[in-house]
Amino acid sequence: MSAVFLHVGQCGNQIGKAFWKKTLQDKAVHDGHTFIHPDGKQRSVHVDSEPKVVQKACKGLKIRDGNIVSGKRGRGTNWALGYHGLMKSGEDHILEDTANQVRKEIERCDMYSGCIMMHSLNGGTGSGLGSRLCDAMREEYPMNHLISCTVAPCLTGESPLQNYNALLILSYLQRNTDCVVLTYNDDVLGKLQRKMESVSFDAMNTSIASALGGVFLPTDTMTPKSGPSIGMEPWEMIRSVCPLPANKFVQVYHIAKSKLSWVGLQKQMSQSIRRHDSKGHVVSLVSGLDEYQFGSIGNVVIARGDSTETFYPQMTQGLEKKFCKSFNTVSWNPFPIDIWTAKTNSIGPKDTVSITVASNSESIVEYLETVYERSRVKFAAKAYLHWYNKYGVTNENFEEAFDVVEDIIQNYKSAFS
Ligand SMILES: Nc1nc2c(ncn2[C@@H]2O[C@H](COP(=O)(O)OP(=O)(O)OP(=O)(O)O)[C@@H](O)[C@H]2O)c(=O)[nH]1
Ligand SMILES: [Mg+2]
Repeated sequence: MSAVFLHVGQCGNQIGKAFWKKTLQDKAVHDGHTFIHPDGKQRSVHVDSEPKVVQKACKGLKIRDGNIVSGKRGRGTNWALGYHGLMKSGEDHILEDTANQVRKEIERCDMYSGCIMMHSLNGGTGSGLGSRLCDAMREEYPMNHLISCTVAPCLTGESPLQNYNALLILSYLQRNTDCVVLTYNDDVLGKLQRKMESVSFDAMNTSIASALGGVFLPTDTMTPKSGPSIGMEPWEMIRSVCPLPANKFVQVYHIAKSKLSWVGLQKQMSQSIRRHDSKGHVVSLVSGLDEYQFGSIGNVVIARGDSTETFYPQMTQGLEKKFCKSFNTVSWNPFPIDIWTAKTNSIGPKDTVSITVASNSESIVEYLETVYERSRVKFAAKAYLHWYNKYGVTNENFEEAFDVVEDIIQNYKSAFS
């Protein structure tokens, strides 16, 4: 059940580097050959429109020759330029070259299950080319899974085009993927700023990679008793947390500590969950709890470092109820929490145990509304539209994206009403 990873743009490749560093150290990954070939090479393709960034991010990784694709120049944080390309002679063909390398990588799989794409919502390459690659993957491999692991920019001050870029790619992700694992740079930054004075992208990427590894790397629960890992984790995650195809946005929480009980870890995690909107407004009341907070549709709780196999018994003896309360699970899903365990914690740091939770939560609505409303205001004023029109995006394309994002918001609201 092999996966192929696709890293797009600077952010997708830099997070990819941190993710693969952890993955390459995981013995079960090597034994199972689902993310890594028997010859030790990664099942991954790396693309960026600028050669320098991707070359640097791929240093030290085990990437097959030809699987690093680069263009001649960046896409200027413009979705249109990333999606439609340079549209003139001297075009760098990164779309065709990437699709070709992905096809070859898929052909090397005994049994191809799906693709995991990492990229940003804001970069011209990550969002624009990322959208185009989603189209291509859905068209070429309609029966296989497609997961996007994407990063939302800080809400203030990154780029004047960031809400347009996010609006456009979110509409493509909704149409073409099975699941979108969305990480907010603001949240990662906030969490790390509580621990260190200055926060680098490297530190942020290690934190994001730990969370993604916590979900995707092999667990004992998903490994057959009689053999190595068959790499079911990403696809089982979709089944568990996205029971409704229209609601596919997932947030991952991860915590690792050395001297803390499972109950202690759960308590710390519950303090870090996005429960209310940023203004502290009452959001919804699900399942009769006495506290107003965001609700969740489906969750997977993964415990690593469970060497004495105590996690599952503790879950059945009351810990699961605490998770249900923290994540405010909807009453209509009879199995809102799945539990996976692994005896070792390969994600690290050394001698720690960890809990990771992938949660499909109503909290996405606030971000989507922000992107929608800020884009609407700019669109009404025709601000920056010429940058998109110039590279092949019409006003009708924007209206379509507004419609899709509005539908996502409505679908989430109705899942909780
Ligand atoms: N967490 C994290 N975010 C990043 C990183 N690099 C860039 N970003 C975010 O990604 C967005 C910019 O996207 P990039 O990935 O740099 O852009 P790109 O896909 O290379 O596209 P162009 O450079 O416009 O062609 C910004 O919102 C940054 O905050 C990174 O290493 N880690
Ligand atoms: Mg770039």
